[in-house]
Amino acid sequence: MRLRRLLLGSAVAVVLAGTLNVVPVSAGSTPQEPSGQSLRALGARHGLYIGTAVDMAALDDANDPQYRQLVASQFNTVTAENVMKWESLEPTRGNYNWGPADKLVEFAKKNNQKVRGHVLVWQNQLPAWLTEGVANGTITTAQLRDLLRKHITTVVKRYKGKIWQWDVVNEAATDPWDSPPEIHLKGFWAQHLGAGYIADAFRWARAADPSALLFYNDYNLEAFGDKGPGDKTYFVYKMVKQLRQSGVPIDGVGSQGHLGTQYGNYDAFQVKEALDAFSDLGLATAFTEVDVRSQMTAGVQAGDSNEINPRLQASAANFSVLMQACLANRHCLSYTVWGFTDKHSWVPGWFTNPPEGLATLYDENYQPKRAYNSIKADLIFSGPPYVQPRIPQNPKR
Ligand code: 9MR
Repeated sequence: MRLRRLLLGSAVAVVLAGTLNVVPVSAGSTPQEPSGQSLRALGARHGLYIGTAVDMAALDDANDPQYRQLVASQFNTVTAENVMKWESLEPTRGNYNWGPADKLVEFAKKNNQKVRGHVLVWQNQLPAWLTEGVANGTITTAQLRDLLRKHITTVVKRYKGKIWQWDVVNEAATDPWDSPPEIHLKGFWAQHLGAGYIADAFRWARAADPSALLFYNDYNLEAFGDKGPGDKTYFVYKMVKQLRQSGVPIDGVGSQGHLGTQYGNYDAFQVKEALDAFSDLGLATAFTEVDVRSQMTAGVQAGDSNEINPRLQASAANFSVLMQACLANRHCLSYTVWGFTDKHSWVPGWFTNPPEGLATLYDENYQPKRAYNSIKADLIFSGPPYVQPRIPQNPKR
């Protein structure tokens, strides 16, 4: 009797396997080895896109073929690290330099990748003709607003239908260490156009490409604090809630995810709570610029494993916390790292006193680090009931 039931069971399994075109896994045997698969293939199991920022100089460098090969093989969404910023696209007034950005969009198409557009409105990397014109009064406030509308319209129309998610407004909010410490809007655009530029930017972007998902993007949004006046995540939460209530066409919040191993940081439950709060407003979420830097002490630089190992482990743990939280929020559409190799990372050039580095998934020789295997394991060893497929986001009208 027992034998008969077993035989029947395997007959059913064979029939099922035939219909579904899968090999049945019987108890005791192991499924296909997953650790050899790419991040993009493993993300696809969850409908989650895995991305990287792309340095176009590295992508073009014939002497650095591994860079190009890994962008193509490990990732299925790409972000321009710099070439879609205003200073790159319109270095002199009225003269556009589309070449490098076009190249990335073509590369993505060829490699079956989606593109995150970065960035339409930001106070950094603006062309000098614009900031100087405003400073010396040759560009009036009315003209500035018009120039912003024209910039957004021109760029979004050029890539219409080719951009999955646009970072429409980037880093508009202060940090608690700024003065005054109550979080408020900061920078060139708020200063010259007032808070209304944010809603305007989303409306202009939507008009130019109704099919792109429109994101607000910022750092230090990983978790709520005390929800008081110095809590940046809570400030952004209230801001995007207000935008949604006013009918502004915003579709998502990008949490950049720039972390450092010297800080306390968060656990996956805290990060999931923040993502859930945003998605409860009807917004998609994404990690858009993940990296986890460490201080490069004299010991680290001298190769002292006592100092290097804890940093690599803490880095891996932080990459993993963000990945687990993203997997657990069904509206978290993509997990993008801000460069994937220490050979090409903004961190060492930016943080020099004290020096910082070791921020990415691969070392300078393209060897995967512990962090790479940690997020890979997260993608492999997760599934129902706590991790379910992504829920696609449609652009809001
Ligand atoms: O990685 C970018 C670096 O190459 C640039 O020099 C820098 C200039 O501001 O911008 C870096 O990218 C930033 C991104 O556009 C927005 N979030 C913070 C990123 C790291 O600074």
